[in-house]
Amino acid sequence: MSGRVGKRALITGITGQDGSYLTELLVSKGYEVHGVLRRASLFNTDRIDHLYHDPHQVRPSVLLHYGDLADGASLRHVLETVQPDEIYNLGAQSHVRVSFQIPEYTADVAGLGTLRMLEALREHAERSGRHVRYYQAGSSEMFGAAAPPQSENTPFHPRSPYGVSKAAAHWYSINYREAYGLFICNGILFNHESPRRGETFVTRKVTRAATRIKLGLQDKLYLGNLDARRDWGFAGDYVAAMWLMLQHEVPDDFVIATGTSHTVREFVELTFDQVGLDWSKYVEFDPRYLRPAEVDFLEGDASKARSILRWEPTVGFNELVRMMVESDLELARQERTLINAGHNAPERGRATVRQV
Ligand code: NAP
Ligand code: G4F
Repeated sequence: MSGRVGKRALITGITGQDGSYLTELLVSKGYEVHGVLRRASLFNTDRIDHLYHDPHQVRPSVLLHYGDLADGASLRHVLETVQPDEIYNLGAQSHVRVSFQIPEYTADVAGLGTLRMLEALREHAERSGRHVRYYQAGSSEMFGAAAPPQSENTPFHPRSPYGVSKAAAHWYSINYREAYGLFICNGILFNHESPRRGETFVTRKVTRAATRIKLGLQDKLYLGNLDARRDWGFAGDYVAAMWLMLQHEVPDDFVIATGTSHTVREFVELTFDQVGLDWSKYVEFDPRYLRPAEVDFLEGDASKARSILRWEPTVGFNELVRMMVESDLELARQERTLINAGHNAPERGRATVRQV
């Protein structure tokens, strides 16, 4: 490891939405950031390419290590190599609908994967005597059918294999904190979005579609349940909360949410309004996007984080939608320019048309 004086962080899920914002935040604070990268046949580092420098050319602040939450040996090896001050366990199969299709894999990565990471941490802490702080990426999906507003005191009633796996990860984390005295925090984060959100989550699916329809690249948008309510915040605000939890004197668990909620239909209406279209002419129902069990209403009470961590969201619902629409309009314009110049639509455009 380099002789850098700042802290060193290890992030699983560094290539995901939150991993990219958290990496930006930590680099801006002088951290050396190490990420666990899972092997893929195509490059999967788009979201962090702007932060990554060729290690042959400059002294890098972001370094990547192959590993997988399904492979405990790789996690132990990365931990021993990096010797981090802080670990952020963000890696997961994070799509709720998909977790009904691949439940065992979801449990293996989101549930057991957390246990593997915690075991690696326990062994490392015992062997080295080092004090490492650990953040676990928990989810409001754990509340599931519990009535809003949901807080740290609300009992879990998960409604998907993903939610159950995250609840297991949450309790594994508490168990390791109590049993071994490790500094472990559970964040219970409500939905958070951004221009970097995966294109199969509903918000990004909607902003991509509305902007592509506006530019004549797509005709229709197929959606499932428009009545579900979510408490949507901005991912950049939420990674700041992760960091604040690990700077607190004692390890604890915190709900992170805006405290306001909207239906999927309201998100759709506002998005289409922003591009000057009437959503009802373009949006159609497709039952394939329904879930075997739905989470109807999530709205968080983050008063504990507000008072203890002094955390506040800075981006409201309208601003979030505007930010995502602006970014996706630019993508659609680029796609349109390529098509006008006689090129095929780029691969990611075609993936959106498939509407996964
Ligand atoms: P995301 O964009 O789907 O990113 C997930 C990350 O996990 C990606 O880097 C992915 O790698 C990695 N990953 C998947 N399987 C893995 C495996 N087997 N081993 C190692 N890494 C693996 O998710 P996100 O929105 O950034 O969310 C970050 C975390 O917070 C997740 O645990 C999610 O469940 C949780 N969470 C998210 C929200 C939200 O609203 N965004 C709310 C509450 C909790 P690839 O890039 O290679 O796929
Ligand atoms: O955007 P979603 O897929 O997010 P969901 O299921 O709330 O999960 C996200 O937030 C969780 C936090 O609560 C995270 F833990 C999890 O990792 C993920 O980031 O769906 C939101 C709502 C659902 O009620 C869904 O039924 O939108 C509804 N919906 C309606 N039509 C759709 C669609 N969702 C998707 N993905 N695609 C649709 O066509």
